[in-house]
Amino acid sequence: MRLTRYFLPVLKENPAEAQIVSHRYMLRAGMIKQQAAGIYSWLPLGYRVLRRIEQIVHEEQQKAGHIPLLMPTLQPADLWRESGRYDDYGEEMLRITDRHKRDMLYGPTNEEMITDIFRAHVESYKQLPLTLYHIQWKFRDEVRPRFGVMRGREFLMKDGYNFDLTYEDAIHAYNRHMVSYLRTYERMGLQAIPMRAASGPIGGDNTHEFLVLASTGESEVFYDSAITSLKFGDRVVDFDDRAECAKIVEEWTTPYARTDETHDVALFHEIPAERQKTSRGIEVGQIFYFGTKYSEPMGATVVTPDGNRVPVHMGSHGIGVSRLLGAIIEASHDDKGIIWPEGVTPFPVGIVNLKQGDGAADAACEAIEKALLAKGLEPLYDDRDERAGAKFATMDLIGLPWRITVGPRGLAAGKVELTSRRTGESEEMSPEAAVARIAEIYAGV
Ligand code: P5A
Repeated sequence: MRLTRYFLPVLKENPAEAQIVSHRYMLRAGMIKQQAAGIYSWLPLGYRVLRRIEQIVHEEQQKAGHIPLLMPTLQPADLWRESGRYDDYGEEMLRITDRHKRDMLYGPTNEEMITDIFRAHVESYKQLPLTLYHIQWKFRDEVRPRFGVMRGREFLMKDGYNFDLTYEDAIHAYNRHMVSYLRTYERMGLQAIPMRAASGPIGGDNTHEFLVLASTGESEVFYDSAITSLKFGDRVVDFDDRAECAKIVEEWTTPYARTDETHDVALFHEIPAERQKTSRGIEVGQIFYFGTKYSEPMGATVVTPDGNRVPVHMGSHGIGVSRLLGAIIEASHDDKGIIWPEGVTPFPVGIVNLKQGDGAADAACEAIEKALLAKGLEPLYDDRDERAGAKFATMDLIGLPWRITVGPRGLAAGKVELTSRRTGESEEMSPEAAVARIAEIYAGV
């Protein structure tokens, strides 16, 4: 992508309304634009990152055997009357009346609708286990939308729903989700710690939140520092292997880690004092097991091997897709701007031409761009007629993890410069070597 042809409305000034760094940088880097309180347009750069995050979520969900579908944003109120949540949900629910005076709502979550799909099409235990998920916009009329995409009113969520015959089967589904989430967040460069939490309006008493530690987080958390040294890494998991999934869950849930809602002071003090940590955290996901809370009132049953009809055991599992952009920036930035982890960066590398209009520099940039494209890596080429300082400032702000700097002086010696956004370290090498290095870095991402 050539910057002169792109749409990157970068702001020079710090927007006054942004109280935390991720919100400030998302506005300054031209990633989002507020349209109403807690409602945002996703400008091209922000949209690219959102799509990357969605793609990682899809890949990891499908590895776990979960099946994508797509449900609508608007839902009939009657479904929620069946579960009893239409009245319970309160003012966070955006209620809408259509021209025929039918009560509708903008979905804050989809337990009722997925249960309705299930009961219409599934009859027998033989069709289980089943986990369906989608990535769809939600609306919650938060009292205090704030911090940009962190606490929006309209926000993008991955929400998955498992249907199982028995409690044990449903717990395996819960474990499968926990395991797949650990890998999902790690691919985004995040450490998200599963913590025992409270279930709120979703229900059930078996639930974990995934928290990214950050001083700007909205939740207060208590944990054993031993948990922060756990890494999921590139383990290959057989998601049908119950024992294997349960063992990984045990590894992550044995060290103490709880939000303030479930914090147990006495238990916490059993940890060696130097490992007792208190911090704030950003909730980037939550998983629930709630048994037959929806299947029973809504009649989502299956015929068992001995011919009885029983309500299915269910759980639901959410990832805050749009919130993740904010969480990643909170966890990865400096005073010049964002530092994207390779897994989610909008462009793998930026090309900075120090002397636009110089025949050799222009030709070298174009050749690098072409070579990268041929390897399936789309660079962002800053081909503006601007000072080097302004070009560097833009690259630093938008946070591409790598930059190739091309100028007439270096080219005379056959060299360009490859710079890491994270460390600031630069290395001179031939243009071909720079392209090869970038390809090597992204081969493992
Ligand atoms: C699980 C999936 C649920 O709604 N039903 C379907 C369950 N869980 S949840 O914890 O309430 O939400 C899941 C994740 O969505 C993100 N989230 C938000 N992101 C931005 N703005 C909001 N206002 C907002 N509310 C929830 C969180 O990451 C949460 O973990």
